[in-house]
Amino acid sequence: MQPSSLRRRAVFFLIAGAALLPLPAAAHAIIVSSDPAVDAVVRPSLPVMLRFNSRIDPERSRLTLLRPDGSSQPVPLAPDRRPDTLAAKLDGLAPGRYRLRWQVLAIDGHITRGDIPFAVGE
Ligand SMILES: [Cu+2]
Repeated sequence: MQPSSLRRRAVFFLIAGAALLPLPAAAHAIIVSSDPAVDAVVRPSLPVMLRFNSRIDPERSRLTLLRPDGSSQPVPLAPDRRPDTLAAKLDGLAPGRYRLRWQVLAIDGHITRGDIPFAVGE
């Protein structure tokens, strides 16, 4: 084998090896499942269950409900939960379009946030 070919192979395996290492960024909390689902039409009372790909810090994670009239309210988190889950309960919602805004602190120290739009049916 030519030395240059050997060098190319070594470089290839280095890159392939690096690709297998978990990157720190992979620990960002990303939603893997949500109840309500995006754009779901739900009843006036519903359980909320947002699951992430990593453990999250409940002390520095929060849920906010954005109402159809543009107002917002914090949603109290259920204390009894899995380490990768935010759980809550919404009650007595009037019909209309809502957004559930989540913000979580993952174990890698990074905060991620997002919105889940949903509607309460007539
Ligand atoms: Cu991160």
